[in-house]
Amino acid sequence: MSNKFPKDFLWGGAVAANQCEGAWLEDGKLPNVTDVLLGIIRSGKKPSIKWNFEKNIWEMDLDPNVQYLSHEGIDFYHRYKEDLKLMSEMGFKAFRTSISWARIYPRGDEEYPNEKGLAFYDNLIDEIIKLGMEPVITISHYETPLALICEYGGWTNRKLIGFFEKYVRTILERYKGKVKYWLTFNEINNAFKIPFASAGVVSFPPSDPNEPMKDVDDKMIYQACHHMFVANSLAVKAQREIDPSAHMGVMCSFSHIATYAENCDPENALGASLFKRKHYFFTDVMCRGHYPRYMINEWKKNGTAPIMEENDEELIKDYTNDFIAFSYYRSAVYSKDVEMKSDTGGAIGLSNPYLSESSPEPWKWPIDATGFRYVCDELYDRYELPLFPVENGIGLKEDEENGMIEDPARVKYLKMHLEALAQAIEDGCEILGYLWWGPIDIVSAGTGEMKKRYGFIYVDRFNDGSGDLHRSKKQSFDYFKKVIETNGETL
Ligand code: BGP
Repeated sequence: MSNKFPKDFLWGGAVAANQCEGAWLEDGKLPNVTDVLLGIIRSGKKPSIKWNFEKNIWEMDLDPNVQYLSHEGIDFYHRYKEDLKLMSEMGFKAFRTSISWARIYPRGDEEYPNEKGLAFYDNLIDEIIKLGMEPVITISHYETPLALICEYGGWTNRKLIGFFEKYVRTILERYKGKVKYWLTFNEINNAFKIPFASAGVVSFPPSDPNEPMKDVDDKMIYQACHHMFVANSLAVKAQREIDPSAHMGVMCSFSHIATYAENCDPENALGASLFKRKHYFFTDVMCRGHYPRYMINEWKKNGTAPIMEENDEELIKDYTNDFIAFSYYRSAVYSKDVEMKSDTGGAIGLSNPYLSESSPEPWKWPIDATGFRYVCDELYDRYELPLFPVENGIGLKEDEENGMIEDPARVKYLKMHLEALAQAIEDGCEILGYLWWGPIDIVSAGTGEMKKRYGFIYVDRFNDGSGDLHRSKKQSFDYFKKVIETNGETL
Protein backbone atom coordinates (compact mmCIF):
# COMPACT_ATOMS: atom_id res chain seq x y z
CA MET A 1 0.00 0.00 0.00
CA SER A 2 1.41 3.37 -0.92
CA ASN A 3 1.72 5.93 1.84
CA LYS A 4 -1.67 7.48 2.61
CA PHE A 5 -0.84 9.33 5.79
CA PRO A 6 -0.40 13.09 5.38
CA LYS A 7 3.02 14.55 6.10
CA ASP A 8 1.95 16.37 9.29
CA PHE A 9 -0.09 13.44 10.63
CA LEU A 10 -0.35 13.51 14.45
CA TRP A 11 0.87 10.09 15.59
CA GLY A 12 0.72 9.58 19.32
CA GLY A 13 -1.15 8.35 22.36
CA ALA A 14 -3.78 9.36 24.89
CA VAL A 15 -4.38 9.04 28.62
CA ALA A 16 -6.63 10.78 31.15
CA ALA A 17 -5.55 12.54 34.34
CA ASN A 18 -7.81 10.46 36.59
CA GLN A 19 -6.41 7.17 35.29
CA CYS A 20 -2.71 7.94 35.52
CA GLU A 21 -1.83 10.94 37.68
CA GLY A 22 -2.63 9.59 41.15
CA ALA A 23 -1.91 12.26 43.80
CA TRP A 24 -5.67 12.47 44.14
CA LEU A 25 -5.64 14.86 47.08
CA GLU A 26 -2.27 16.54 46.54
CA ASP A 27 -1.51 20.25 46.14
CA GLY A 28 -5.05 21.34 46.92
CA LYS A 29 -6.94 18.94 44.64
CA LEU A 30 -10.29 17.65 45.92
CA PRO A 31 -12.12 14.53 44.69
CA ASN A 32 -13.79 14.37 41.32
CA VAL A 33 -16.45 11.93 40.17
CA THR A 34 -14.05 9.21 38.98
CA ASP A 35 -12.26 9.19 42.33
CA VAL A 36 -15.35 7.52 43.84
CA LEU A 37 -16.83 5.86 40.77
CA LEU A 38 -15.48 2.38 41.34
CA GLY A 39 -17.29 1.97 44.65
CA ILE A 40 -20.50 2.79 42.80
CA ILE A 41 -19.82 0.33 39.97
CA ARG A 42 -18.94 -2.48 42.39
CA SER A 43 -21.70 -1.94 44.90
CA GLY A 44 -24.32 -0.76 42.43
CA LYS A 45 -25.20 1.91 45.01
CA LYS A 46 -25.23 5.64 44.67
CA PRO A 47 -22.37 7.42 46.40
CA SER A 48 -22.70 7.81 50.08
CA ILE A 49 -22.19 11.51 50.39
CA LYS A 50 -23.93 13.29 53.21
CA TRP A 51 -24.12 16.74 54.58
CA ASN A 52 -22.80 16.85 58.14
CA PHE A 53 -25.05 19.41 59.76
CA GLU A 54 -22.82 19.77 62.83
CA LYS A 55 -19.53 20.27 61.04
CA ASN A 56 -21.14 21.99 58.07
CA ILE A 57 -19.23 19.88 55.55
CA TRP A 58 -19.90 17.18 53.01
CA GLU A 59 -18.72 13.76 54.13
CA MET A 60 -17.85 11.04 51.69
CA ASP A 61 -17.73 7.35 52.60
CA LEU A 62 -15.41 5.38 50.38
CA ASP A 63 -16.31 1.72 50.09
CA PRO A 64 -13.79 -0.05 52.40
CA ASN A 65 -13.96 -3.20 50.26
CA VAL A 66 -12.80 -1.43 47.12
CA GLN A 67 -9.19 -0.93 46.08
CA TYR A 68 -9.22 2.55 44.54
CA LEU A 69 -6.12 2.12 42.36
CA SER A 70 -6.75 5.43 40.62
CA HIS A 71 -5.95 7.35 43.80
CA GLU A 72 -2.27 6.62 43.21
CA GLY A 73 -2.67 5.78 39.50
CA ILE A 74 0.74 5.14 37.97
CA ASP A 75 2.09 8.20 39.80
CA PHE A 76 2.26 10.16 36.55
CA TYR A 77 1.93 13.30 38.68
CA HIS A 78 5.49 12.78 39.86
CA ARG A 79 6.93 10.69 37.02
CA TYR A 80 5.57 12.46 33.93
CA LYS A 81 9.03 13.50 32.73
CA GLU A 82 10.28 9.93 32.59
CA ASP A 83 7.05 8.82 30.86
CA LEU A 84 6.98 11.61 28.30
CA LYS A 85 10.59 10.88 27.43
CA LEU A 86 9.57 7.35 26.49
CA MET A 87 6.71 8.69 24.36
CA SER A 88 9.08 10.99 22.53
CA GLU A 89 11.50 8.10 22.06
CA MET A 90 8.70 6.40 20.12
CA GLY A 91 8.56 9.52 17.98
CA PHE A 92 5.15 10.76 19.18
CA LYS A 93 3.98 13.90 17.42
CA ALA A 94 1.07 14.37 19.84
CA PHE A 95 0.18 13.44 23.38
CA ARG A 96 -3.34 13.65 24.74
CA THR A 97 -4.15 14.00 28.40
CA SER A 98 -6.80 15.80 30.42
CA ILE A 99 -6.55 18.66 32.83
CA SER A 100 -8.14 17.56 36.06
CA TRP A 101 -10.78 20.22 36.72
CA ALA A 102 -10.58 19.63 40.50
CA ARG A 103 -6.87 20.54 40.50
CA ILE A 104 -7.72 23.96 39.05
CA TYR A 105 -11.00 24.62 40.86
CA PRO A 106 -11.00 21.97 43.61
CA ARG A 107 -14.68 22.34 44.53
CA GLY A 108 -15.59 23.78 41.15
CA ASP A 109 -17.26 26.95 42.43
CA GLU A 110 -14.30 28.92 43.82
CA GLU A 111 -13.63 32.48 42.81
CA TYR A 112 -9.93 31.98 42.12
CA PRO A 113 -8.06 29.01 40.67
CA ASN A 114 -5.63 26.87 42.61
CA GLU A 115 -2.16 28.07 41.54
CA LYS A 116 -0.51 24.80 42.54
CA GLY A 117 -2.77 22.89 40.19
CA LEU A 118 -2.03 25.28 37.35
CA ALA A 119 1.70 25.06 38.08
CA PHE A 120 1.57 21.30 37.54
CA TYR A 121 -0.03 21.71 34.10
CA ASP A 122 2.35 24.56 33.22
CA ASN A 123 5.23 22.14 33.68
CA LEU A 124 3.49 19.20 32.04
CA ILE A 125 2.44 21.11 28.92
CA ASP A 126 5.87 22.76 28.60
CA GLU A 127 7.50 19.35 28.83
CA ILE A 128 5.22 17.89 26.13
CA ILE A 129 6.09 20.77 23.82
CA LYS A 130 9.80 20.65 24.67
CA LEU A 131 9.86 17.04 23.53
CA GLY A 132 8.38 18.01 20.16
CA MET A 133 4.83 16.81 20.79
CA GLU A 134 1.56 18.63 20.23
CA PRO A 135 -0.49 18.65 23.45
CA VAL A 136 -4.09 17.51 22.89
CA ILE A 137 -6.03 18.49 25.99
CA THR A 138 -9.35 17.12 27.20
CA ILE A 139 -11.05 19.72 29.37
CA SER A 140 -13.24 17.24 31.23
CA HIS A 141 -12.50 13.52 31.01
CA TYR A 142 -15.20 12.17 33.39
CA GLU A 143 -13.74 14.61 35.91
CA THR A 144 -16.51 16.86 37.25
CA PRO A 145 -15.47 18.00 40.75
CA LEU A 146 -17.42 15.96 43.29
CA ALA A 147 -18.63 19.01 45.21
CA LEU A 148 -20.44 20.21 42.09
CA ILE A 149 -22.31 16.93 42.03
CA CYS A 150 -23.03 16.68 45.74
CA GLU A 151 -23.98 20.27 46.34
CA TYR A 152 -25.42 21.32 43.00
CA GLY A 153 -26.72 18.07 41.49
CA GLY A 154 -24.16 17.95 38.69
CA TRP A 155 -24.96 19.08 35.14
CA THR A 156 -28.71 19.07 35.76
CA ASN A 157 -28.02 22.40 37.46
CA ARG A 158 -27.61 25.37 35.13
CA LYS A 159 -25.04 26.91 37.45
CA LEU A 160 -22.48 24.39 36.19
CA ILE A 161 -22.36 26.21 32.87
CA GLY A 162 -20.88 29.26 34.57
CA PHE A 163 -18.43 27.23 36.65
CA PHE A 164 -17.27 25.37 33.55
CA GLU A 165 -16.91 28.53 31.48
CA LYS A 166 -14.75 30.08 34.17
CA TYR A 167 -12.54 26.99 34.29
CA VAL A 168 -12.27 26.92 30.48
CA ARG A 169 -11.35 30.60 30.28
CA THR A 170 -8.72 30.11 32.99
CA ILE A 171 -6.95 27.32 31.12
CA LEU A 172 -7.36 28.91 27.68
CA GLU A 173 -5.75 32.13 28.93
CA ARG A 174 -2.98 30.18 30.59
CA TYR A 175 -2.17 27.89 27.66
CA LYS A 176 -2.95 30.08 24.65
CA GLY A 177 -0.31 29.71 21.98
CA LYS A 178 0.74 26.39 23.52
CA VAL A 179 -2.27 24.09 23.13
CA LYS A 180 -3.75 23.88 19.63
CA TYR A 181 -6.15 20.99 20.09
CA TRP A 182 -8.77 21.06 22.84
CA LEU A 183 -11.58 18.57 23.46
CA THR A 184 -14.53 19.63 25.60
CA PHE A 185 -16.22 16.59 27.24
CA ASN A 186 -14.80 13.09 26.92
CA GLU A 187 -17.36 10.71 25.39
CA ILE A 188 -20.25 13.08 26.05
CA ASN A 189 -22.57 10.62 24.30
CA ASN A 190 -22.19 8.24 27.24
CA ALA A 191 -24.46 10.53 29.25
CA PHE A 192 -27.26 7.95 29.22
CA LYS A 193 -25.05 4.95 29.84
CA ILE A 194 -22.93 6.33 32.65
CA PRO A 195 -24.66 9.54 33.72
CA PHE A 196 -22.69 9.90 36.92
CA ALA A 197 -19.30 9.87 35.20
CA SER A 198 -20.24 11.46 31.91
CA ALA A 199 -22.67 14.16 33.01
CA GLY A 200 -22.17 14.25 36.77
CA VAL A 201 -25.85 13.52 37.16
CA VAL A 202 -27.26 12.34 40.43
CA SER A 203 -30.43 13.53 42.01
CA PHE A 204 -30.18 16.65 44.09
CA PRO A 205 -28.91 15.91 47.58
CA PRO A 206 -31.82 15.57 49.95
CA SER A 207 -32.24 18.17 52.64
CA ASP A 208 -32.70 15.35 55.13
CA PRO A 209 -29.55 13.16 55.00
CA ASN A 210 -31.59 10.05 55.79
CA GLU A 211 -33.86 10.50 52.80
CA PRO A 212 -32.76 8.34 49.84
CA MET A 213 -31.65 9.99 46.62
CA LYS A 214 -34.03 9.84 43.66
CA ASP A 215 -33.36 7.83 40.53
CA VAL A 216 -31.98 9.57 37.50
CA ASP A 217 -34.50 9.72 34.63
CA ASP A 218 -34.26 10.64 30.93
CA LYS A 219 -35.60 14.14 31.47
CA MET A 220 -32.79 14.88 33.93
CA ILE A 221 -30.20 13.58 31.52
CA TYR A 222 -31.54 15.64 28.60
CA GLN A 223 -31.44 18.65 30.90
CA ALA A 224 -27.82 17.89 31.83
CA CYS A 225 -26.97 17.40 28.13
CA HIS A 226 -28.54 20.72 27.24
CA HIS A 227 -26.40 22.46 29.84
CA MET A 228 -23.32 20.65 28.55
CA PHE A 229 -24.14 21.68 24.96
CA VAL A 230 -24.41 25.32 26.02
CA ALA A 231 -21.16 24.94 27.99
CA ASN A 232 -19.55 23.35 24.92
CA SER A 233 -20.56 26.34 22.78
CA LEU A 234 -19.28 28.77 25.40
CA ALA A 235 -15.97 26.90 25.30
CA VAL A 236 -15.84 27.35 21.50
CA LYS A 237 -16.69 31.06 21.96
CA ALA A 238 -13.97 31.48 24.59
CA GLN A 239 -11.42 29.73 22.35
CA ARG A 240 -12.29 31.98 19.39
CA GLU A 241 -11.88 35.05 21.57
CA ILE A 242 -8.77 34.00 23.47
CA ASP A 243 -6.84 31.86 20.99
CA PRO A 244 -8.40 31.93 17.51
CA SER A 245 -5.68 29.79 15.99
CA ALA A 246 -6.53 26.85 18.29
CA HIS A 247 -9.24 24.24 17.66
CA MET A 248 -12.04 23.10 19.94
CA GLY A 249 -13.30 19.60 19.17
CA VAL A 250 -16.08 17.35 20.44
CA MET A 251 -15.21 13.91 21.77
CA CYS A 252 -17.61 10.98 21.44
CA SER A 253 -17.54 7.23 21.98
CA PHE A 254 -18.15 6.31 18.36
CA SER A 255 -17.64 2.57 18.49
CA HIS A 256 -21.42 2.93 18.77
CA ILE A 257 -21.58 3.99 15.13
CA ALA A 258 -20.22 0.59 14.07
CA THR A 259 -23.50 -1.07 15.05
CA TYR A 260 -24.58 -3.47 12.32
CA ALA A 261 -28.05 -4.94 11.78
CA GLU A 262 -28.19 -8.68 12.46
CA ASN A 263 -29.62 -9.36 8.99
CA CYS A 264 -31.62 -7.77 6.17
CA ASP A 265 -34.89 -7.84 8.12
CA PRO A 266 -36.02 -4.24 7.55
CA GLU A 267 -36.98 -4.01 11.24
CA ASN A 268 -33.39 -4.78 12.19
CA ALA A 269 -31.99 -2.30 9.67
CA LEU A 270 -34.28 0.41 10.98
CA GLY A 271 -33.60 -0.51 14.62
CA ALA A 272 -29.82 -0.32 14.11
CA SER A 273 -30.19 3.04 12.43
CA LEU A 274 -32.39 4.43 15.24
CA PHE A 275 -29.92 3.12 17.80
CA LYS A 276 -27.05 4.96 16.07
CA ARG A 277 -29.09 8.14 15.92
CA LYS A 278 -29.08 8.29 19.73
CA HIS A 279 -25.32 8.78 19.44
CA TYR A 280 -25.29 11.00 16.34
CA PHE A 281 -27.62 13.24 18.36
CA PHE A 282 -24.64 14.67 20.24
CA THR A 283 -22.60 15.62 17.16
CA ASP A 284 -25.77 16.67 15.34
CA VAL A 285 -26.26 19.33 18.02
CA MET A 286 -22.64 20.37 18.60
CA CYS A 287 -21.43 20.26 14.97
CA ARG A 288 -24.56 21.17 13.00
CA GLY A 289 -25.65 23.72 15.58
CA HIS A 290 -29.28 22.84 16.28
CA TYR A 291 -31.53 20.30 17.90
CA PRO A 292 -32.62 17.81 15.21
CA ARG A 293 -36.34 17.36 14.52
CA TYR A 294 -36.21 13.68 15.51
CA MET A 295 -35.21 14.70 19.04
CA ILE A 296 -37.74 17.49 19.34
CA ASN A 297 -40.44 14.98 18.38
CA GLU A 298 -39.18 12.47 20.92
CA TRP A 299 -39.20 15.09 23.66
CA LYS A 300 -42.78 16.02 22.80
CA LYS A 301 -43.88 12.41 22.83
CA ASN A 302 -42.22 11.54 26.14
CA GLY A 303 -42.38 14.86 27.92
CA THR A 304 -38.60 14.90 28.29
CA ALA A 305 -37.77 18.30 26.75
CA PRO A 306 -35.14 20.21 28.70
CA ILE A 307 -35.75 23.72 29.95
CA MET A 308 -33.86 26.22 27.79
CA GLU A 309 -33.16 29.91 28.19
CA GLU A 310 -33.65 32.49 25.51
CA ASN A 311 -30.17 32.68 24.00
CA ASP A 312 -29.21 29.04 24.38
CA GLU A 313 -30.18 27.91 20.91
CA GLU A 314 -28.48 30.91 19.34
CA LEU A 315 -25.25 30.09 21.14
CA ILE A 316 -25.46 26.46 20.02
CA LYS A 317 -26.00 27.68 16.46
CA ASP A 318 -23.22 30.27 16.44
CA TYR A 319 -20.49 28.28 18.15
CA THR A 320 -20.11 24.81 16.69
CA ASN A 321 -16.98 22.68 17.01
CA ASP A 322 -14.46 22.50 14.21
CA PHE A 323 -13.35 18.89 14.43
CA ILE A 324 -14.65 15.56 15.68
CA ALA A 325 -12.51 13.49 18.02
CA PHE A 326 -13.70 10.01 18.91
CA SER A 327 -12.82 6.68 20.46
CA TYR A 328 -13.14 3.42 18.55
CA TYR A 329 -12.56 0.01 20.08
CA ARG A 330 -14.99 -2.49 18.55
CA SER A 331 -18.28 -3.01 16.72
CA ALA A 332 -21.66 -4.42 17.77
CA VAL A 333 -24.61 -6.28 16.25
CA TYR A 334 -28.16 -5.03 16.65
CA SER A 335 -31.17 -7.32 16.76
CA LYS A 336 -34.75 -6.23 17.36
CA ASP A 337 -35.08 -9.15 19.81
CA VAL A 338 -32.15 -8.24 22.04
CA GLU A 339 -31.71 -5.29 24.34
CA MET A 340 -28.54 -3.36 23.50
CA LYS A 341 -26.11 -2.79 26.34
CA SER A 342 -22.83 -0.92 26.45
CA ASP A 343 -19.65 -0.35 28.41
CA THR A 344 -16.52 1.79 28.00
CA GLY A 345 -15.73 0.02 24.70
CA GLY A 346 -19.05 0.88 23.02
CA ALA A 347 -22.28 -1.01 22.33
CA ILE A 348 -22.92 -4.69 23.08
CA GLY A 349 -25.56 -6.69 21.25
CA LEU A 350 -25.40 -10.12 19.61
CA SER A 351 -22.02 -11.68 18.94
CA ASN A 352 -20.81 -11.33 15.36
CA PRO A 353 -20.19 -14.67 13.57
CA TYR A 354 -17.96 -12.91 11.01
CA LEU A 355 -15.45 -11.76 13.60
CA SER A 356 -13.18 -14.49 14.88
CA GLU A 357 -10.92 -12.59 17.26
CA SER A 358 -11.45 -10.67 20.45
CA SER A 359 -9.52 -9.32 23.41
CA PRO A 360 -9.03 -11.88 26.23
CA GLU A 361 -11.53 -12.95 28.90
CA PRO A 362 -13.26 -11.47 30.80
CA TRP A 363 -13.52 -8.40 28.54
CA LYS A 364 -13.80 -10.17 25.18
CA TRP A 365 -14.13 -7.04 23.04
CA PRO A 366 -14.50 -8.20 19.41
CA ILE A 367 -11.74 -7.03 17.07
CA ASP A 368 -13.07 -5.32 13.95
CA ALA A 369 -10.68 -3.07 12.04
CA THR A 370 -13.11 -2.67 9.14
CA GLY A 371 -15.50 -1.12 11.65
CA PHE A 372 -12.92 1.62 12.19
CA ARG A 373 -12.95 2.53 8.49
CA TYR A 374 -16.75 2.29 8.50
CA VAL A 375 -17.03 4.77 11.40
CA CYS A 376 -14.62 7.24 9.75
CA ASP A 377 -16.54 7.09 6.46
CA GLU A 378 -19.93 7.47 8.14
CA LEU A 379 -18.79 10.46 10.20
CA TYR A 380 -17.06 12.21 7.35
CA ASP A 381 -20.02 11.71 5.01
CA ARG A 382 -22.40 13.15 7.60
CA TYR A 383 -20.40 16.14 8.84
CA GLU A 384 -17.51 16.81 6.43
CA LEU A 385 -15.37 17.90 9.37
CA PRO A 386 -11.80 16.80 10.14
CA LEU A 387 -11.78 13.61 12.21
CA PHE A 388 -9.39 12.76 14.99
CA PRO A 389 -9.41 9.19 16.36
CA VAL A 390 -8.04 9.94 19.83
CA GLU A 391 -8.61 6.48 21.37
CA ASN A 392 -8.05 3.09 19.82
CA GLY A 393 -6.38 0.16 21.52
CA ILE A 394 -6.61 -3.28 23.08
CA GLY A 395 -6.48 -4.27 26.74
CA LEU A 396 -4.46 -7.43 27.42
CA LYS A 397 -3.33 -9.43 30.47
CA GLU A 398 0.44 -9.31 30.68
CA ASP A 399 3.28 -10.24 33.03
CA GLU A 400 6.90 -9.34 32.70
CA GLU A 401 9.14 -12.32 31.97
CA ASN A 402 12.87 -11.77 32.31
CA GLY A 403 12.23 -8.05 32.06
CA MET A 404 10.48 -8.45 28.65
CA ILE A 405 6.93 -8.44 27.39
CA GLU A 406 6.06 -9.79 23.99
CA ASP A 407 2.69 -8.53 22.80
CA PRO A 408 2.09 -9.74 19.22
CA ALA A 409 -1.68 -9.41 19.74
CA ARG A 410 -1.29 -5.65 20.32
CA VAL A 411 1.01 -5.27 17.30
CA LYS A 412 -1.54 -7.10 15.15
CA TYR A 413 -4.46 -4.99 16.41
CA LEU A 414 -2.52 -1.80 15.76
CA LYS A 415 -1.44 -2.85 12.28
CA MET A 416 -4.97 -3.87 11.25
CA HIS A 417 -6.47 -0.63 12.51
CA LEU A 418 -3.84 1.51 10.81
CA GLU A 419 -4.45 -0.30 7.53
CA ALA A 420 -8.16 0.44 7.93
CA LEU A 421 -7.40 4.08 8.71
CA ALA A 422 -5.22 4.36 5.60
CA GLN A 423 -8.19 3.08 3.61
CA ALA A 424 -10.49 5.64 5.22
CA ILE A 425 -8.07 8.35 4.15
CA GLU A 426 -8.16 6.92 0.65
CA ASP A 427 -11.97 6.98 0.84
CA GLY A 428 -11.68 10.74 1.23
CA CYS A 429 -11.81 11.27 5.00
CA GLU A 430 -9.74 14.08 6.43
CA ILE A 431 -7.93 12.56 9.41
CA LEU A 432 -5.81 14.74 11.70
CA GLY A 433 -3.91 11.98 13.44
CA TYR A 434 -4.12 8.74 15.36
CA LEU A 435 -3.78 8.43 19.12
CA TRP A 436 -3.40 5.04 20.72
CA TRP A 437 -5.37 4.63 23.93
CA GLY A 438 -3.11 4.05 26.88
CA PRO A 439 0.44 4.09 25.39
CA ILE A 440 1.53 3.35 28.96
CA ASP A 441 -0.34 0.95 31.29
CA ILE A 442 -2.87 2.89 33.39
CA VAL A 443 -5.88 2.18 35.57
CA SER A 444 -8.90 1.02 33.56
CA ALA A 445 -11.81 3.45 33.36
CA GLY A 446 -14.46 0.75 33.24
CA THR A 447 -13.23 -1.65 35.89
CA GLY A 448 -10.66 0.32 37.90
CA GLU A 449 -8.05 -2.41 37.53
CA MET A 450 -4.39 -2.51 36.43
CA LYS A 451 -4.72 -6.01 34.98
CA LYS A 452 -6.24 -4.64 31.77
CA ARG A 453 -3.15 -3.24 30.07
CA TYR A 454 -3.14 -1.13 26.91
CA GLY A 455 0.43 0.15 26.99
CA PHE A 456 3.46 -0.03 24.73
CA ILE A 457 5.12 0.66 28.07
CA TYR A 458 4.62 -1.70 30.97
CA VAL A 459 4.08 -0.36 34.50
CA ASP A 460 4.81 -2.60 37.47
CA ARG A 461 1.59 -2.20 39.42
CA PHE A 462 -1.05 -4.83 40.13
CA ASN A 463 -4.70 -5.12 41.10
CA ASP A 464 -3.87 -5.56 44.78
CA GLY A 465 -1.95 -2.28 44.74
CA SER A 466 1.50 -3.93 44.90
CA GLY A 467 4.35 -3.25 42.44
CA ASP A 468 7.34 -0.91 42.36
CA LEU A 469 5.94 1.17 39.47
CA HIS A 470 9.01 0.68 37.27
CA ARG A 471 8.44 1.16 33.55
CA SER A 472 9.68 -1.11 30.76
CA LYS A 473 9.19 -1.24 27.00
CA LYS A 474 7.09 -3.94 25.38
CA GLN A 475 7.70 -5.40 21.91
CA SER A 476 4.97 -3.11 20.49
CA PHE A 477 7.03 -0.07 21.53
CA ASP A 478 9.52 -0.74 18.73
CA TYR A 479 6.76 -1.55 16.26
CA PHE A 480 4.92 1.75 16.78
CA LYS A 481 8.24 3.61 16.72
CA LYS A 482 8.95 2.17 13.28
CA VAL A 483 5.45 3.04 12.05
CA ILE A 484 5.92 6.66 13.11
CA GLU A 485 9.47 6.84 11.72
CA THR A 486 8.18 5.87 8.29
CA ASN A 487 4.98 7.96 8.63
CA GLY A 488 2.95 4.78 8.30
CA GLU A 489 4.70 3.45 5.21
CA THR A 490 5.86 0.41 7.14
CA LEU A 491 2.89 -1.25 8.77
C1 BGP B 1 -12.99 5.07 27.10
C2 BGP B 1 -12.49 6.12 28.03
C3 BGP B 1 -11.12 5.92 28.52
C4 BGP B 1 -10.61 4.51 28.52
C5 BGP B 1 -11.16 3.59 27.47
C6 BGP B 1 -10.90 2.11 27.69
O1 BGP B 1 -14.35 4.95 27.25
O2 BGP B 1 -12.54 7.41 27.47
O3 BGP B 1 -10.99 6.66 29.68
O4 BGP B 1 -10.30 3.97 29.70
O5 BGP B 1 -12.52 3.78 27.30
O6 BGP B 1 -11.81 1.60 28.63
P1 BGP B 1 -11.39 0.65 29.81
O7 BGP B 1 -10.36 1.37 30.61
O8 BGP B 1 -12.66 0.40 30.58
O9 BGP B 1 -10.87 -0.59 29.16
